[in-house]
Amino acid sequence: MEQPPSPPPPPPPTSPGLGKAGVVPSRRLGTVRGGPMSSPPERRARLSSPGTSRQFSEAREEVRRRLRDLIEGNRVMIFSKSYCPHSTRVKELFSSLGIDYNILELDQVDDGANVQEVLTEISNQKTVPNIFVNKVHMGGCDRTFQAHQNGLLQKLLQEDVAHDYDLIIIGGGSGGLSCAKEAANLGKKVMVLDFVVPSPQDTTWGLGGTCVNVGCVPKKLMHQAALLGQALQDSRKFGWAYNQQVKHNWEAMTEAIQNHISSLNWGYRLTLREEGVAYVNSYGEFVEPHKIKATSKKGQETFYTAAKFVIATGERPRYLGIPGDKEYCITSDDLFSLPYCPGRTLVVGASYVALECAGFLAGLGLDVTVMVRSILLRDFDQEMAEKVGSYMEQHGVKFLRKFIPVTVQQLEKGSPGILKVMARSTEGPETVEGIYNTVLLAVGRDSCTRKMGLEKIGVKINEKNGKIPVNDVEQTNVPHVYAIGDVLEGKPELTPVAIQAGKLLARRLFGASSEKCDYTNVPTTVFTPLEYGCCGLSEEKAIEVYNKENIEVYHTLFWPLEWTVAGRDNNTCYAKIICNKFDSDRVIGFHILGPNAGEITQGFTAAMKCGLTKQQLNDTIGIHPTCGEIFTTLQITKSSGLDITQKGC
Ligand code: FAD
Ligand code: NA7
Repeated sequence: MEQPPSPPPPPPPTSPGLGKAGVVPSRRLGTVRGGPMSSPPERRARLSSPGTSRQFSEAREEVRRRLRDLIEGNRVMIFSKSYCPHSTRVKELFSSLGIDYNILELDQVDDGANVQEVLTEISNQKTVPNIFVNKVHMGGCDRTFQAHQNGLLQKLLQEDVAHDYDLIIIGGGSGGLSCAKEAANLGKKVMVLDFVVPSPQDTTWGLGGTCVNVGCVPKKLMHQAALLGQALQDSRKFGWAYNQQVKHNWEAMTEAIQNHISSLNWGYRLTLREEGVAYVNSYGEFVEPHKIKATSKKGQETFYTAAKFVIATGERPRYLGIPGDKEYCITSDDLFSLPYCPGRTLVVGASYVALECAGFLAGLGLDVTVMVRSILLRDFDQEMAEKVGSYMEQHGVKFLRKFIPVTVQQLEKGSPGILKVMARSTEGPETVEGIYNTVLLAVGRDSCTRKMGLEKIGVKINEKNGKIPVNDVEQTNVPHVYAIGDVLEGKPELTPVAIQAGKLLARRLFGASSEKCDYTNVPTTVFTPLEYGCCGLSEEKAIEVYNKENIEVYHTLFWPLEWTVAGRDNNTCYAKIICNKFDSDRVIGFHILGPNAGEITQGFTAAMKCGLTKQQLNDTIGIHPTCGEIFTTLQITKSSGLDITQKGC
């Protein structure tokens, strides 16, 4: 007799079983809190005490959906009870066969009784263990042993082996490559498909995705080129004398940066080869749940199958949809390899990509205007954003606020040519006209999710923005399809985030790990001429979450020692922390405007991960003379209204 559904008194929890006997612990979904079957507290409450019949049926539907996910997402899925001897026999059978299995212990989930009822509806079986193999309902303990004896079990298990790969990753950028390498390291057969659709200006690039080719890497190097220009100016004050005229050569800079990028592209290819990952330079598109069509540059189509898929296709720059934008404007996809100096440039957009590009172009000596639709750096701390903007303005960048472009017209061809931009005010009928050599659009980025057959296999996207919603283990609504990186809904769009998510996903899918990607307290830096680093909440968000009276803001202006002799910008750099008064003055927001902001922010982020408090900052001895030391001596609260200007070192 197998275990009846009525629950006997719960015995103490047993120790976790092993999947592959003694080798790979199975992911015990029921016993692991936060696994696919666990739910946020409010949902659990609703499941156990449904308020209305509508809520009840919604809750039942949710359980049904989650059970279906488990059955479809796992090669062997055992619904069990931790104390049931029949369940133990079945687990031992799969372990002895060396087969990985997943378990949901119904006595160890809060809504176990509900789950068991829904499971009964699905399988027509009331008892546990209740076993599914490759989505087929196997039955209970006796039927599983029978199937083993008559060979049916082995046959069912083999159906899965028929795939070409254990994992196919679509997108060879930061997230995809990290996931591929980790999965291959764990002994899996992995393929990466990466294909760059040429930009409207026909720009393409090599393996590695946005960061290395048209993002973080060339951006930071061009920012460095601009900082060197500033250093040259400062150097005279430090006694350097030079007679030669100092000029910047765009072509020389771009060639050097592109050479570096080529070496990185080559390095990625080599690493994939060394790790045994198959790399195919083709565009991937789902044609069946486990089958993908790969189309090469020459239009050749090849089909591959896999047990699991990861979507890591990232984003591409958005266009405005106004006359002349695709014909005459460039985006960040084109800028870093532009074969000629862009000249007088209009940057459209005001988030970090726009301001960073405007910043380094101006730093290289170009005449730059930023057209801002509403605010600077949306979603960043607005006090910091305004300070970033005013520093740029003081250093020669022009801002055209509350305007949007309406048409872009080519007056003259050339490298660069001459463009006329008509723009209109967002606040009234006013229009302006401007003449530029280059118009750089940085008005947001669209997820690359709409032309890859996701609808054919039922992967849901947010129709508004193309983003893919996933659960806390980066699983889409189709259980064998996962997503990481910039395509994810509601997650930071940053390279280290994509890398971390990819690595941890591979470890969870193919290793013994259950560690999830922690998307909180992710630091970032805006590499504008005055760099802005931050971690945690903006002041606005902190007020929204905790209320103004519950937070304390400590802040100060400061003057980096390096800038004093150079006679530069006193009382421009700024440090601010936001503390939760009712949680030991814990630091919930960290913000710095100053040189090397990224380097400083990185260290303090580790401290914030450890629960940094204001007192711990006070107890920390600084390194003198540095900019980072300012955080160990912050005394003035914003609420005091005291003067924060600095008088000396
Ligand atoms: P990506 O790196 O974009 O990789 C996706 C890859 O998939 C691409 O190669 C794409 O061509 C390919 N692909 C798309 N569709 C298909 C398909 N159907 N088949 C095959 N291949 C496909 N982040 C930071 O952390 N720091 C920074 O300083 C920083 N600066 C940035 C500056 C700029 C100008 C930009 C644009 C971005 C910047 N980012 C920065 C963001 C960072 O680049 C992204 O967060 C990161 O690259 C996301 O990685 P991903 O793996 O999700 O996607
Ligand atoms: P974002 O962060 O989406 O910001 C887009 C910016 O462009 C923002 O300032 C917008 O202004 C502005 N925008 C959007 N549409 C228009 C139009 N039609 N006209 C004028 N201005 C417009 O995009 P980014 O490209 O800077 O960065 C996106 C990601 O890429 C980033 O997270 C990194 O991962 C890399 P708004 O504030 O909405 O008024």
